[in-house]
Order: sequence, then structure tokens, then C-alpha cells
Amino acid sequence: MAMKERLAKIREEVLEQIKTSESLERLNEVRIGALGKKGALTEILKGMKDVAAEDRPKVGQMVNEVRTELERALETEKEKLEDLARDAKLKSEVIDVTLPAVKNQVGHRHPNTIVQEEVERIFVGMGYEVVEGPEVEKDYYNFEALNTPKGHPARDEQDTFYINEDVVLRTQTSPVQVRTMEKGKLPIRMIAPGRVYRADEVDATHSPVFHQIEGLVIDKNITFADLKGTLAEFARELFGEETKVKFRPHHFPFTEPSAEVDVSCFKCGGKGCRFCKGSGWIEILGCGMVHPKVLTMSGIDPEEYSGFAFGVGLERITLLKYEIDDMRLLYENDVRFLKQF
Ligand code: 2NM
Repeated sequence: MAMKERLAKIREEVLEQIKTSESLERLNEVRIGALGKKGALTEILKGMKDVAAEDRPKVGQMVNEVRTELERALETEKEKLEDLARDAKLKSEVIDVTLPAVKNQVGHRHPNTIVQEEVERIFVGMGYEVVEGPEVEKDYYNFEALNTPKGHPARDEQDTFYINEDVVLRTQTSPVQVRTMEKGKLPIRMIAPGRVYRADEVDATHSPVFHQIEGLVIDKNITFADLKGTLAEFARELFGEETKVKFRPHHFPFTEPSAEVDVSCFKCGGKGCRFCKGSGWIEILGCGMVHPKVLTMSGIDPEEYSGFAFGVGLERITLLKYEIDDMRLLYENDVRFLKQF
């Protein structure tokens, strides 16, 4: 019977296709090709009208048997392929916990920040408080209260950025000290780190924006000896135990007496080298005893209290400490430069 042979051929072919399908997608195509609306088996059923009426039940039964067999084979193959896919997925997700971790790219502290935090650590260790204040400052706090009246050379229009007649970009962080003295809580032991502004041209040692750390101590019986001891200890902690300090007389409007401080060259130990330009000494800060007028203007009685103050340029220390020869490198923020520190 032609029908029977056609059926046997379809059965044979589809079973072979199932066995070799290799993927769930392909298996689905095989299923549609055999059992779908236009599938081979469905076509056979459509041909039933040409089958003699007495043979129809028998042929119908045969078609159904083949359909059932193919459905089972499809189901079995589907389960097999799903198992394989699951195994492959699990295998691909295996984590080797012994592999080294991928290293994260992390940021880096700026060399200025490293030095500022080091200076803060030293003074906090001596009982000082770190205080901040505004960068846009009243002329009064930046100059007037620091015994720098109108017409003083330090107020030169060439140095100071004026916002208007009464407001400037601070040229030092001393206005933070003045604001603290004004509050009237004594004694005071503080440092004021921060950004300051001067109308300077950019070169290897100057920038219109730089940083200062200024310190102030006010108490009863504070003397120049306290200032010397404090700064000597600061220099030893920052540059090394062997560091010596030298105080040279100087002038600032807000201190009397005033001095500039040199440290023995930490490169050659004082013998003289290229670094200290042969002198053995490197200038690092300015200081002095707070002027009685400055105390009085902020409401502190100079008969009862005295104090010392000092100011360091942060960039200058950073350049020295890391032997950087151009200040501009500190502001360019090139990571290749920054990540060396
Ligand atoms: C310096 C040098 C000398 C200073 C003075 C004061 C204040 F507010 F107490 F008067 N603060 N900082 C001072 C003294 C700053 O910088 C080179």
C-alpha cells in the first residue's frame, strides 16, 4: 500500500532529523516540518479522502501511531538538548575563586593634599585645631584687622584681587585667625589651611591661586621661645629628626618681632648643594609674635594675653619635599605625574 510506504518513509526521515537536530531551534523546525499545519504528517491526513473508505480507519490508526511515536521522540530529544544546554550554562558560569582579582583603578591624593594632611597631622598632634574660612573675604579681615591699613604696600592693587572696595579674594589665611580671635574663646591653638589669591603671573614658582597654612597660638605667657620650640619640632617632624632651624629677623605688619625661618637642607644636611644653592639652608616660612594692635582690634587684651603666628606656603613645601622643579605641574593634574607620589 502506497500510503503505508509513504508513512514509513516519513517516520524514518523525521526520526533521523530528530536524532541529528543538535539544537532546540532545529528540533522545533523538525517538529513543525513533521507535525505542523503544513507538516508531512498533516499532508498525509489531508490525502485521506483518496483512501478507500474501508481502509480509512486502519490508515488513520497508523498515522496516529506514527504521530504519537514522533511526539515521544521529539519530547525525549528536547529533554536531552535542554539537559545539555543547562550543563553548558553551568560550566560557563563556574567561577575560579583562586584567580587573582581584577585590580580597580583608584584615584590618588594630590601631592599638595598629602603634604597638607601631613602638616595638619603634626599640629593636631600638638593640640591644634584645624579651622577653615571664606575665600571671598572682607577687606577688614584680610587687611585692616591685621594692621595693614589703606595705603600699605602689602595691599598693592597689583597683588590683590578686589571684588569691590570692601571685598577681596583673601591673599592669606590670616583672616580665619582674626575671625577666630573675634569670637573671644581663649586660649587659641589653631591652623588655617586653604586657598589664597594673588595677582601674580604664572611661572615655575608662582601662581595666582595657591595654598597657605597659617598657625596661631594665643594664651597667657606665650613667648618667642614657644614659637621657636614649636617650629623646630614642626621642621623635625616634616623634614626629619636631624633638621635644624634658623630664625632671621624680618618684617610683617601683623607681627612684632617677626622672623623668617630657614631649615637645614634635608638633601645635603647643611654642607651646601645644588638643592639649597650652596647655602645649606632652605627658607620655609614666616612667623612672629602677634602685634598688640592685632590683638586689641580683635578684642584681646595684649596686657593679659600674647601669642605667636606663622605662615607656610603649601606648594613651596610640596615642591621641596618631592623635588619637583615646576609649580605648574601641581595644577595640570596629569595622572602620569600625580600617581608618582
Ligand atoms: C605669616 C607670617 C607671620 C600670621 C599672623 C596671623 C594673625 F592673624 F594672627 F595675626 N596669622 N598669621 C602670620 C604671621 C602669617 O605668613 C607668612
